[in-house]
Amino acid sequence: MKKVCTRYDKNPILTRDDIPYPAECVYNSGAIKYEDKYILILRILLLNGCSVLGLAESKDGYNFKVRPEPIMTQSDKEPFKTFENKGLEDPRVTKIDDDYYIFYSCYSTFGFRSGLARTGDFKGFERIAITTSSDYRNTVLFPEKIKGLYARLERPNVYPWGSWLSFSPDLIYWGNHQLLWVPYGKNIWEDHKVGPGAPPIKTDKGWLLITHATTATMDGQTYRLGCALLDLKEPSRVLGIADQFILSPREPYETTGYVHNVVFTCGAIPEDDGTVKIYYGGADTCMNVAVARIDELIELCLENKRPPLG
Ligand code: BMA
Repeated sequence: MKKVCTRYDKNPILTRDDIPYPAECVYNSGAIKYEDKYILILRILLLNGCSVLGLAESKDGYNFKVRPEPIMTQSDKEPFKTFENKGLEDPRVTKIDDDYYIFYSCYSTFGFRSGLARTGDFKGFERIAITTSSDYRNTVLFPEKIKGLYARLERPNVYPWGSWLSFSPDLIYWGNHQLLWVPYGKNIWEDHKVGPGAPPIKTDKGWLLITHATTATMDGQTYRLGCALLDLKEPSRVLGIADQFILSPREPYETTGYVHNVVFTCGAIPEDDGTVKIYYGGADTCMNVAVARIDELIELCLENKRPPLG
């Protein structure tokens, strides 16, 4: 067992007090570099209990300034209107060529579906489609096509609570769904749900994933972060899933809040020095960052791995 993540000592990096409009929580944010800036696509819980998407920018990846207005709120156009009537949640952003794609959870009376939006400049945001039926969420897009097709991972909100891979020619129609990994009985920290967290990061050893996993305790679900490595050319080949977690709720901003004992990521940014900044929500209340070395995460995936399908 190894400690690989170092929390930023000034966490949280964003709280409700940083939001320029009335908000209760800011958490589970997508992350990407754009031009010379770090961008967070924020999940912001408003005072009506519904989430909208906001945006924050930073020069150094730690000090963020939030835009005065949300960038995406509940749509008034169908089919989005019906399926976003309880809000937009957990955005994940991926760059492909010159476009930035945001998968987000559309939350409604009818459950969760995966919505997709696009931007070229982080000023205008265009909805493309709702790409799943119910009850899908935790959708991450690979940053390049694989064998000519777009590829994504997701963790539907139903049994077997595992991670699925699928492909698309146009980002709208998805097929060839394959189940890659499921919760595994031996590992108590991941015995209930396992899924993608941040979009895959390309490394020379494979696609590195920062994942989420939960365990059902007598006090509700505890959410932790783990990591996994998939083959670059055949991402359905799981090269390794780390047997241990890399981040677990421990600090007060992770153990206490809107939902206690939660660390949850929707975005991680690799740096030229071999580190990765993992942005994560704490207790569904605030935004934080931790740093890990990419080679250490890969090592964890390849040594001491656990079987993907139990
Ligand atoms: C998951 C998602 C996340 C949330 C987590 C803990 O199912 O809803 O947005 O952070 O639960 O509440």
